[in-house]
Amino acid sequence: MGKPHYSEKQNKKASGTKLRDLKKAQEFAVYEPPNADKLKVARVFVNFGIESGVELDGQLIRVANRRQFPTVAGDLVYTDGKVVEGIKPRGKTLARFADEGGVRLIASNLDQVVLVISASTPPLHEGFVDRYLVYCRIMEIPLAIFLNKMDEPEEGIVERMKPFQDAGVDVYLMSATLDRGLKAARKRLERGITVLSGLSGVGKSTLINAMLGEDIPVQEVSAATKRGRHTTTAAEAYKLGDTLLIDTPGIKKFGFIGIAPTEIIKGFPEFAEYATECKYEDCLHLNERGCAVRAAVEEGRIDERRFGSYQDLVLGVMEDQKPR
Ligand SMILES: Nc1nc2c(ncn2[C@@H]2O[C@H](COP(=O)(O)OP(=O)(O)O)[C@@H](O)[C@H]2O)c(=O)[nH]1
Ligand SMILES: [Mg+2]
Ligand SMILES: [Zn+2]
Repeated sequence: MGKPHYSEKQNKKASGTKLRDLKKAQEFAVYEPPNADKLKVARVFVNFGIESGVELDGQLIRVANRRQFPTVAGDLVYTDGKVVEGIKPRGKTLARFADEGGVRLIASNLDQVVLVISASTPPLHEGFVDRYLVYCRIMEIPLAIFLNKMDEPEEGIVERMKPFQDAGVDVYLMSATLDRGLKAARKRLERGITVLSGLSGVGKSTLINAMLGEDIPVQEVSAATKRGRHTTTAAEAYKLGDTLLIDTPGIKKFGFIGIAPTEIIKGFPEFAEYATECKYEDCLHLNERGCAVRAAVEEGRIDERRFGSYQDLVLGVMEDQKPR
């Protein structure tokens, strides 16, 4: 006890720094204060900015944040009931790759990620889902897809889920507004601390409303932009049975930094059986001779779109790693 995971100085340096390493972001600002044995451990439900909403001894209270300990929903923090004095080592996290550069944590101590997508608006872009798969496989977090708005499905939307199912992702069909498929969805959420992620307007808050009966503000999809508007500014946890459900503000882009080109294939597990047959052991399945993955695509055994997406992601992270 009492041993800091990070020194105060390191924390000070880290806050405001652009974190390029995904895995380091998980350890960001983790700190055990020397008097930890005299403090209590509380669960963060939401970071309001100057304060965190935490559960302490079964009560929801607000405690003051310290700049060097930026908390996120799901964090376990040391507190005297007034101030956040440190953050416990985090389990699995969801991070966002900010447009302005760097990694921002969204939620921590996760047992799974649920990506909510819409069967109608906003429209589905498969590449966005591929990115979640890559992230979750690299971070070793189970991923499920909730396909919402099945009361007004776009033609062929269910068929478009097949490649994700082939890649080992469970897909649940539902309609939050018609209360369809919610029982199975809720059952899935009982597996542990879950973050609901996805674009604005797909129905994350509506789903949580329907499942919890909580009153979370839900806005209409902005007609002008055909995109949802932000209703939440930080991730926020809700109690669901014995576990937690974390709502997030919608994200527009799920960028990648600090990921090696060779790691991208983790998000494409259906390529694995062919990849072992490539001529070169370090084949990246781009244009190499004797590439068995490309051969499998040509023979129709690997989904062409998934392969294209894989190549885009590899080329993208390679571009990112070029010295400037
Ligand atoms: N048709 C239909 N609309 C839905 C469904 N779920 C949510 N919506 C609507 O989609 C819009 C965005 O929902 P919201 O929960 O705010 O999305 P969030 O940004 O992901 O939290 C709202 O107008 C909801 O009423 C659904 O299952 N079917
Ligand atoms: Mg919302
Ligand atoms: Zn290959």
